Amino acid sequence: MGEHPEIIRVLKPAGEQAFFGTSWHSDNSFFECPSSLTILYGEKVPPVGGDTIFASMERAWQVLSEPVRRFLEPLSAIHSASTAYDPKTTGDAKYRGETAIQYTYSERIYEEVVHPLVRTHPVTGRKSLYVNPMFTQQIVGLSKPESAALLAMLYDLSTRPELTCRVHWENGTLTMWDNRWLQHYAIDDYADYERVMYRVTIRGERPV
Ligand SMILES: O=C(O)CCC(=O)C(=O)O
Ligand SMILES: [Fe+2]
Repeated sequence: MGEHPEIIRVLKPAGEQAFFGTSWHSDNSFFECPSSLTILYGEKVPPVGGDTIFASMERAWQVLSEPVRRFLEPLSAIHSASTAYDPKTTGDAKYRGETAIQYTYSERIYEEVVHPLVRTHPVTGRKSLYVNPMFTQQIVGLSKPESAALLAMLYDLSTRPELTCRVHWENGTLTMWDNRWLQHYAIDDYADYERVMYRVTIRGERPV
């Protein structure tokens, strides 16, 4: 927003599919210091649909067996915005001002950062899995197929309904979440309706 560059207006017009945050992810995990918290305010939400689901990566870590935890603990993974934002594979409409949310293209989408697969929360001291299908590219030191298979298993286990909760928005709902131990998913099931949200992300620390 012009006057408030730290606020993003997330507009989904009526008659279009949603595309912002519409698969599992942890916000900005492709940064060296990813967002710790995200604050999202619903100004105009659809009468049905448009919920957001959250999965506890802390719980996902806790329910893994001891041998699997030992195997995962020393690993790290490459994160990048390239898969999600590459104009060659995701189209360039969003960079040409043709979409409701407009983006400025930067070569920085191809930058890569390595984060631990298991991170410790700086406040609670508790461990969480830290991978997400939107931005995690590959586990360091594994072959591509090994990495893909292991990540698929972790995504599968960590997004089981038992580990999730769901926010149903009303006009005026404000949700604040902690990206250091959660993934989230904006459900794209309200094509007929407009949805207007305001969003702020808070800079976090380097995951350890
Ligand atoms: O619109 C939503 O419900 C959430 C979208 C999202 O992923 C985000 O704001 O970080
Ligand atoms: Fe998000």
